Amino acid sequence: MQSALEKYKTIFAEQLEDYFKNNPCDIQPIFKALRYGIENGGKRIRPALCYLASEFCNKDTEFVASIAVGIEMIHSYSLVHDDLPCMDDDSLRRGKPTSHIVFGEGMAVLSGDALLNMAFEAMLGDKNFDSNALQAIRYIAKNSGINGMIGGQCIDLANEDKSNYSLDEILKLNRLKTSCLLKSALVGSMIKCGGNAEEIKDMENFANKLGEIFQIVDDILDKTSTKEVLGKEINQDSANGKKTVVDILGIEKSIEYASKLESSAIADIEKHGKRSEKLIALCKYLSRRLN
Ligand code: GRG
Repeated sequence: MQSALEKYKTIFAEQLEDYFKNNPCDIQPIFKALRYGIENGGKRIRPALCYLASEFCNKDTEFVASIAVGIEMIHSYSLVHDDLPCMDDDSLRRGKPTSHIVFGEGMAVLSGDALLNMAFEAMLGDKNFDSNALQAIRYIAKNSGINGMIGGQCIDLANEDKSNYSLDEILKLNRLKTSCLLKSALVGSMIKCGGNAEEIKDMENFANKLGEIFQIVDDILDKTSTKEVLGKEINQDSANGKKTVVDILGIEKSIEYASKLESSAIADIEKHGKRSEKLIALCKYLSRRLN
C-alpha cells in the first residue's frame, strides 16, 4: 500500500500543479498563503481515497482529478483554520510553521476561505461536468458543512471541559469531524463515477468506519508518538483540555475498538471481491499507520 500511496501522491501533485497553472492569481500574499496551506506536505490520503473509488468503478485517476483537488483544498483549509489561535492554536503542521505563523492571522483566515471557494470552483469546473458531478459536489458540500465536518468542529470547540463528554458524544464528534471528509472523498468520487445505490451504501458504511479508525489512531499517536515523526506538536488534546476516545477507553481498549471497526469496515466492502482489495489494504494500512 505504501508504494501505491506514493504513486497517488505523485499523481495528485501533478493534478494540483496543473490546476494552479491554469488558474493563476496575481494578488499577493494571498495566493502564496493559499498555496502554502496546501503544498506544505501532507500524506494526501483523501486524494488517494478518490483514486481508489474511481478504480473501484473502473475509471481512471484523471476522471476524479477535480474532486481530488477540491477535497484536498477543503481538508487543507480546515487545517489552516484549525491551527489558528482562536481554535487549536498550533504553530507546527506537516513539519512546518503553521500558516498564521508565516503569514499572520488575517491572511491565514483569508487563505483558508480562499481554499474553500477554490475547492468548489475546481469541482464545478470539471471538464466532464454532468449531473453525476453535480450530485457529487452537493454530497461533498453537505458532508463538509454544518451536518458534517464543520458540525464536528463545532462540537470539538465546545469540548473544553474534559469531564463533559460521554463516549457516544466523542464518537459522534469523530464521525462528523473526520469520517465525513473521508466519506466525501470515497463516496463523492463514486457518485461522480456513476456508482450504483448498493455500492454507494456499502462505501458509505466503509468510509464512516475508516474515518473513526483514522481519528482513533490520530488520538493514540498524539499520546505515543513524537513531534519529529508527526510533524506537529504532541499531547495537543490534553493541552487544549479535550477529551478523546483514548482518554475514556485507554490505549489498549482503543486499539481493540479500532480493530473491531476494521473487521466491520472490511465486511462492508469485501463482497465486491477483487474490486475491494485495495480499499481493504488501505484500511489495514491506516489502522497501523505511524504518522
Ligand atoms: C476548521 C472547519 C474547520 C474544521 C476543522 C479537520 C479539522 C476540522 C480539524 C483538524 C484537526 C483534526 C484532528 C482533524 C481530524 C482529521 C485529521 C486527523 C486530520 C489530519 O489529517 P491527515 O493526518 O493530515 O491526513 P495531512 O497533514 O497528512 O494531510
